[in-house]
Amino acid sequence: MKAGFIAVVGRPNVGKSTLMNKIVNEKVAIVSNKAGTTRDSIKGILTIQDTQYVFIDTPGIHKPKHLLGEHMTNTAISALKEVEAVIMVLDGTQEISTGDQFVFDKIMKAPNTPRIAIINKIDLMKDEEIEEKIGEIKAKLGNFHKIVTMSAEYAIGIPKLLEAIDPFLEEGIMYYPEDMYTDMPMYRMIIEIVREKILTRTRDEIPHSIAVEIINVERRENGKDKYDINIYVERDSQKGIVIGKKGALLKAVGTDARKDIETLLEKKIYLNLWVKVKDNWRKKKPFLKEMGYNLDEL
Ligand SMILES: Nc1nc2c(ncn2[C@@H]2O[C@H](COP(=O)(O)OP(=O)(O)OP(=O)(O)O)[C@@H](O)[C@H]2O)c(=O)[nH]1
Ligand SMILES: [Mg+2]
Repeated sequence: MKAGFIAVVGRPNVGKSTLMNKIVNEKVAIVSNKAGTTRDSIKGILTIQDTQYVFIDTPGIHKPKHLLGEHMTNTAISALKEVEAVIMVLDGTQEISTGDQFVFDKIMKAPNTPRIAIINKIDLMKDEEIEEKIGEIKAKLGNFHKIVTMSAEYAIGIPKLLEAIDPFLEEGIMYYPEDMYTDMPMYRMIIEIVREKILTRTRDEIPHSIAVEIINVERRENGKDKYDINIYVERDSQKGIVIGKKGALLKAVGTDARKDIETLLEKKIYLNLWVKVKDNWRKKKPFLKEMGYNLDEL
């Protein structure tokens, strides 16, 4: 029996959540093409025979512009403490930037924790570009115990990655039951599903301006429970966009979200979505706390 915690960090949008979902083969974390999708750390657990990997997916580390961003970056940095290994995910199609160097510097605050670099999105790269990227990592960032090339999207390279982690796990331990794939509570998963569906259908500032809250669950005798969920935006103008022409966007979000929630709960539900304005909520501590974003992480 051996097990360990593995932090998954990197810049926004490099594919951290996609990677974790593909490894544990479950939809644990939401994914979108918008930077800043993940806002909290999320565990994804994989148990194969006598080995348990506990991955901690984290928000993309970036320069924060408001309290929520600060919470996100702090959350990611604090996940680096007390883990058996750190995985730094890089988007292979992009230049290594000061953003990546910033992430690497944070990792180096715990210099004794084993480090693995992942060059992700190799499905979009030529072989020679992959070779070049390996050299670029060594030159621009620094030393890793291993560099693994992968396509998280197409689940390419997962056995190689697990093999790279194995030597760092601790003997004699198992943290979670073997059939458990996350410790995220159900209500949180429901909130995240709604947020993902909005992220997918909106752009610019909207994805960042959304917060979601379950306000009421009504048990129904026919077994089809009713969920009332608030979607918060930051300005009046955003409310109109999220509702859409004749309510079309909100309706589509509702249909998408309901299907996923029904799959998760393994039963039919009624889903009512309401859009509310909370001026500049991302900068307001009490509201952030109410939404479950813990601001005292560091
Ligand atoms: N082509 C390709 N796209 C990928 C791959 N992995 C992830 N993506 C895409 O990259 C985008 C970002 O993926 P996420 O998994 O949400 O990225 P993240 O690093 O968790 O992003 P944040 O939570 O915002 O920090 C999505 O559109 C994914 O579909 C890959 O291997 N190949
Ligand atoms: Mg993510």
